Amino acid sequence: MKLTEEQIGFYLENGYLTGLPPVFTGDKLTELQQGYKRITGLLQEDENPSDIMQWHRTSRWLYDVAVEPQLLDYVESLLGPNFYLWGSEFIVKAPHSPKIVPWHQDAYYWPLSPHHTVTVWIALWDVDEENGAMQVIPKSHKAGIIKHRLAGDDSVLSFELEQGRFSTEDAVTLSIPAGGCSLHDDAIVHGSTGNGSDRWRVGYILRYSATEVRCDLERNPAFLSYLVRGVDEFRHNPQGVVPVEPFGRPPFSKRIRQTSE
Ligand SMILES: O=C(O)CCC(=O)C(=O)O
Repeated sequence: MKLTEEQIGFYLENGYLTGLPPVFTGDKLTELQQGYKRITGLLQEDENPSDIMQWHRTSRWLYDVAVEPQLLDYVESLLGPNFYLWGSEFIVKAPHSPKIVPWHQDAYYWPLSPHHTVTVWIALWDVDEENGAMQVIPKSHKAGIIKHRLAGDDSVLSFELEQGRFSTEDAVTLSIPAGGCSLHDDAIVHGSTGNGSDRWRVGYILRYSATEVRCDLERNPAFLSYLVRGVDEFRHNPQGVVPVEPFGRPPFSKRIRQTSE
């Protein structure tokens, strides 16, 4: 099911879309939740699932989640027929975790041009204001990329936007039921607070770019694209190989992100 003209219009105007019917329900949702427990059970005690990137490269199961046809239909509605998957990560907050995701723009971190990337944020369990759901500043994607500064120790990310560059009063909280997802533009200002609840907060986050988007490999030599719809007439980026092992985990890597500087 593609997005409607109205949903596409909302996304283009506001930089995000929520309120979609859950994609993973029934047995598929149970599989998603159990699979998460199984794959994160492979980690050592000092490894944090949020610090590991690109699970789709080594786990066939997580690759298959990323190519779920309904998700790709949503992305196709926004990027057009030809696009690739390049990023996946979990952002996890344990019950009562003070960890925040500071206000930021994804495109500030990524050496990708032009800006034509959509993120799909999948909730493995219900997320809402209480357990630190993502918040967005509607329409902020239209203001261009703003300089970031170093973030504090309680932050999941390295850089944050300076306050005063946008109004947090405009923030919208993206509450998503388990198995549902939201979509956001790579330039929208977004972030999230700590988890004030007794519940876990787990998002599986996927990044897709239109095939015309090129990664600056000098700044991110490990970049790999996985064509998931259409054809890649541009061949700007190295291509990854779809993994075979269902629950292979990526090598441990502390969260290090590229900046635009
Ligand atoms: O999970 C969050 O709170 C933030 C996620 C995020 O920054 C992103 O998906 O780009």
